[in-house]
Amino acid sequence: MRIAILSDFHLGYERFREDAFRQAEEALGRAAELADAMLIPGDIFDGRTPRPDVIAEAINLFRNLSRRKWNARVVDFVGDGSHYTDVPIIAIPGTHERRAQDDADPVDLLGLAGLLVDASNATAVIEAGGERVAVRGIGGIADERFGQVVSEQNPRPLEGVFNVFMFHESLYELLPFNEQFMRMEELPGGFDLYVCGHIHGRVEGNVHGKKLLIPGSTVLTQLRETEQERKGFYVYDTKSGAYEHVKINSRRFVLQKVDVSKLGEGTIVSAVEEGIESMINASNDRPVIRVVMEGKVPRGSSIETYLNDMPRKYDGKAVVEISRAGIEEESLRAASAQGKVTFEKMSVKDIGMGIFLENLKQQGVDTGRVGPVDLLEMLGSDMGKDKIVKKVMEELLK
Ligand SMILES: [Mn+2]
Repeated sequence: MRIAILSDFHLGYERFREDAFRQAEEALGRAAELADAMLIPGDIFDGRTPRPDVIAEAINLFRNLSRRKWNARVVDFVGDGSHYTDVPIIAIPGTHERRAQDDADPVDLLGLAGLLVDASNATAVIEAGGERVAVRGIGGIADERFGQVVSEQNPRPLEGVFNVFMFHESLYELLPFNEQFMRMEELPGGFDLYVCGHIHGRVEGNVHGKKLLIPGSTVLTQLRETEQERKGFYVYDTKSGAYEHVKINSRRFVLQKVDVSKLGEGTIVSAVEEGIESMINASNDRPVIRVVMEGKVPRGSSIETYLNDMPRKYDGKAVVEISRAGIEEESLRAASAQGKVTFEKMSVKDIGMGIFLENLKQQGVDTGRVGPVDLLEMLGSDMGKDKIVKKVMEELLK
C-alpha cells in the first residue's frame, strides 16, 4: 500500500492565509493521485476554535477528496470515538487544535462530518487488495504529559498487518532544549513505521530500527533556517519500505544573514537592500525574505527608522521581515544580563504558561501533581463558568 504522509496545514493561519489553503489543497490533491491512503498527523487547523469560514475551507478541501474513488477502505476501528466514513484519510488533532478533554476540537468536527477518520486514542485499519495497514494514533498533547499517556495507553501493534504509530509531539533528539520531551527510544515499540507532525521542517529518522517520517508543514510559519526547502509530503510504500519526499509549489523562502559589524552606519541599509533585491527574481513569485542582522550596531543608530520602513518598500514584490535578534547593542546586552530578553524566542502561549506556572507555585499548588497545561485548558473551556470552577477546584483539592 502506498501511504501519503502530510502534516501541519495550519488552515486559518493569519499571516499566510491563502498560502495555507492553496498549499494544503495542492498537497492533498497530489497525494491523492500518488497514494492509496493518507495520514495526517495533526495541525490541520491553526487554532483550536477556527472561525466558520476557516472550517468551510477545510470542509471544501476534504469533501472533494472523499468523493474520489479510493481503492483502499477503512475496514476496522477500535478505540475512542467512532468512524463515520471508510475513506482512507486518517488524522489526529495536533497541539494547535487541542482542547480540554471533553470539548470537541475542530478535527473531531471533520471526523463527525465523515470527511476523515479521527484516530486519536484509537486504531484505524485500512485495507487494499488484501493488504491491511493499522494506524494507531495519539493526538497532540502537552509534552510533559505525553510519556504518561503513552504508558497509560500502552499502544500495541496488531498481529499480521503493517503497523503505523502516528503522533504529534516534540522529540528530544530533534529539539534538545527541554528535558521533558520524549526520547525516541521511549516511543512504543513493535511498529513498522512512525509518523509525527508538529515539527515544521521535514525529518527522516529511525525509531527502534524502523523509519520515522516527519513531513514538515505545508505552509511557512516559523521562518526558520530549516524551512527554506520547498514544502511537501512523503509517500511511503509499505511493501518495499521505499519512500520519497514530494515537493509542492510552496512560496519561496530565504533567510539571509547580514553581518553589520563590518559595515559603517551609512552602508548597513544598502547592504540589507542588496541582500533583499538579490533574492527577488523575474518570476514575480513574491518570496518571503527574512534578513537576520548580526553583529554590533552603533547604539541609537538612525538606521532603525529605515529598517522599519523597509518591508513596505518591497510591498507586492516580496514579504520582507527584518530580524534584529542577532544584533548586539549596549542596552540589549544589559537587559539580557537581567534575563529579560529570553522571551524573544518563546511563543506568547509559552510565556503565558510560564507566568501561570509561577503564580500557581506562589499559591502553594503542587504543580508536579496537577498538570498546569491541563488546568489552563480547563479554565479556557466552553463549559459553563460554574462547571469550570467546580472541575478546577476538584483538580486542585483532590
Ligand atoms: Mn504545527
